[in-house]
Amino acid sequence: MNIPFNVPPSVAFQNGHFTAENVVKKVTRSGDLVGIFHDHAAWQAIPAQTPFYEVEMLDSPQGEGELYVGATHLHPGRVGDEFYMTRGHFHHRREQGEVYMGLRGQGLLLLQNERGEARLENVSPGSVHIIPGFTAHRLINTGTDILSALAVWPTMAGHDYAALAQGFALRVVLQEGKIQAKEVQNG
Ligand code: PAN
Ligand code: ZN
Repeated sequence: MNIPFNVPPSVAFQNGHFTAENVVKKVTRSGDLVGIFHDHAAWQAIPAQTPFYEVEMLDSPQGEGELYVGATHLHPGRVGDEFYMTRGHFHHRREQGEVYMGLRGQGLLLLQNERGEARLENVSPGSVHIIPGFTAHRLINTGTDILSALAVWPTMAGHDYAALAQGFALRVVLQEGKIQAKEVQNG
């Protein structure tokens, strides 16, 4: 009997794009990111249709124990002095964790627990990030290239954006020519 060697999907290390039959893509634009950046006037000056990030996802079966695989491609840039970033979220099922891996570009992963304590990890090609359960997460592009990161998470995890309506406790800005993390007052 000839047992076939099946060809799985693949991700290109250079740019994080998938080669697969069923790739779903979602673009998040400036206009979708209401209230995310601290300089409201600078955000309003950017056309609402400007793409900030794209997420590519493999088509996954749904259910307990199943996993999504996705890649986020976050454009470089700043809104005022603040670097482009993803909206950021807790998982709806708080106990569900996630793994990120840097593929392209340079940036930061902002992590924040339910007590509001925040920390940052450097993201670069090959970096591996274990996002524990009960931890909100956001990517920040501090470089000049697109920041691409692979992510694997349970399909049942879901996204809870509303829990972060008050924002994260840290903002990452370019001030005096330096990348700096600032604590948010009344965050
Ligand atoms: C990622 C994120 C992706 C976009 O796939 O969903 O980076 O960020 P926002 O969902 O915060 O807009 C992930 O963490 N999934 O769980
Ligand atoms: Zn997530």
